[in-house]
Amino acid sequence: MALEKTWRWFGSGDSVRLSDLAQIGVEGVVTALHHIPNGEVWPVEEILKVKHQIEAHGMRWSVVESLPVSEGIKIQSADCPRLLQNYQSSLRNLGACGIDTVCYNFMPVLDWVRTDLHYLLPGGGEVMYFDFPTFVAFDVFVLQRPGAAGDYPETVVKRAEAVFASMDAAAAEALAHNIIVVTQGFIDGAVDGSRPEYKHLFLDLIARYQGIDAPRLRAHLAHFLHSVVPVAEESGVRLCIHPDDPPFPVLGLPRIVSTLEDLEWICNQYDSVSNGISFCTGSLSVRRDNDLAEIARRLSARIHFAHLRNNQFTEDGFYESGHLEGSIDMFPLVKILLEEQRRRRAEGRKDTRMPFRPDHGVKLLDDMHRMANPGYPLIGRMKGMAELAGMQAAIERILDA
Ligand code: DNO
Repeated sequence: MALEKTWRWFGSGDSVRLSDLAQIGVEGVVTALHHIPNGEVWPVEEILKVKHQIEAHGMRWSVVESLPVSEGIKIQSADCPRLLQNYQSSLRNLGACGIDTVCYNFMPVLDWVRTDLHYLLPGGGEVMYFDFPTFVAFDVFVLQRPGAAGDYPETVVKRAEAVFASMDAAAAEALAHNIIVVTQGFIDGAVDGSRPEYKHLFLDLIARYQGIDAPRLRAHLAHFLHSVVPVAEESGVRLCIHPDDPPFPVLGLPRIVSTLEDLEWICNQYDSVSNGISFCTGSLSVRRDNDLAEIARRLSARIHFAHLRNNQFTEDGFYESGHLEGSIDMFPLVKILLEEQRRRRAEGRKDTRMPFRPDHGVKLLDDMHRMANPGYPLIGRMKGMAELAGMQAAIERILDA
C-alpha cells in the first residue's frame, strides 16, 4: 500500500479549497488552527469544526502541522509552566477528537530560512534559494546583530560584504522582510511582522537566548518531552518533531534537531512511539554529512510523517529543485518508508499508513497568478505528489513481486 497522500492546507483563507483537494486525489489534510494564538489552548469545538469540514469532503485530518511550541517553552521563561499545561490540554483535546499525529519543531526564534523566494529555474519555474553569503549579509550588515561577524569565517564575511554592497536599500529591506516575516508569518511565527519595528522585535527575541547554548536547549527539549509525551501517549497522539531547516545553527542560536545523533538523542529521551519524528528529506539533506537512508532506516519505527522534497546543492547553498530531480536520490528513501509500513502491518501495529506530503513545490504555470504562501503553490505541489505517487506504485510492485 502506498503512503497516505496528504496536503498542507492553511484553512478557509487558503486559495486551494478542500473540494479541489478531493478532486486531485488527496486522502488526508495537514493543517493547524492558525487562528488560535501561539501558546493558547486549542478547544475541542474549534478542532471539531475543522475536522468536520475536512471529513465533509471525504478526507481526514491526518496531521496537525504544527502545534507550535512557544518561545517561552524553548527558553523556559517564567510563563513556561502555563505554556506546557496549555500544550498538554491541546494534545488531550486533539486526542479526544481522534486526531492522532502532531508535528512540531524546536527551532529558536526562526523556523525555516531562505534568502530568495523567486529563484528562476532554466525552464521558467520559480523556487526558493538559500545562499549562505547572502544570509550572512542579512545577519551582519542588514540586521546588524551584535557579535554576528564573529560567528562566521572571515572569508565568508568578506563575501557577504560584497553581497551587501551590491544591494540597494529596498533590496536589503526585502531580504530582511522575507527572512523575518514573509516565510514565518503564515506558520504562526514568533515575530509580529505587521509592526514597523519588526527587525528590533526580532533582535529582542534572539537576545532572550543569551546563555542558552546547545546543551541547555537540549535540557529544555528534554523537559518539554517529559511533560508532553506521557500526555500524548494517554491521548492516543503521536508527536513527531520536524528537523531544523537548514540543519545548522543560524543567527548565533543553537539548533539541536539536525543530525542522526540529535534525532536518536530525542527518541531516547522518552521511549515511546508517541515520541517520534517527521522525516523531512529537504531539511535533513542540506547537511552533506547526513546520510538520509541511514537516518530513515535507524529511526523508521518512530517516523510518523514524511515531508518529501529535493534540493539542488550549489557551491554556496541550495535551491528547492522539485520532488524527484535534484541532489537527493528519493528512490531508496521512499522504499524504506514503504517497507516500514509492511513491517508495521506484520507486527500488528495500528499506524500502518504513513502520511506523506509533497513538501513545497516549484511555482509553475497558473501558480504565477494564484495567491499562495511561499513554497506552497498548487500546480507545483500537485506535480510533485503525482511523481511521488508514481514512484511509490512502482516500488510497491517490486516489493510484491
Ligand atoms: C515550512 C515548513 C515548516 C514546518 C515546521 C514544522 O514550509 O516545512 O514551517 O511546518 O517547521 O513544525
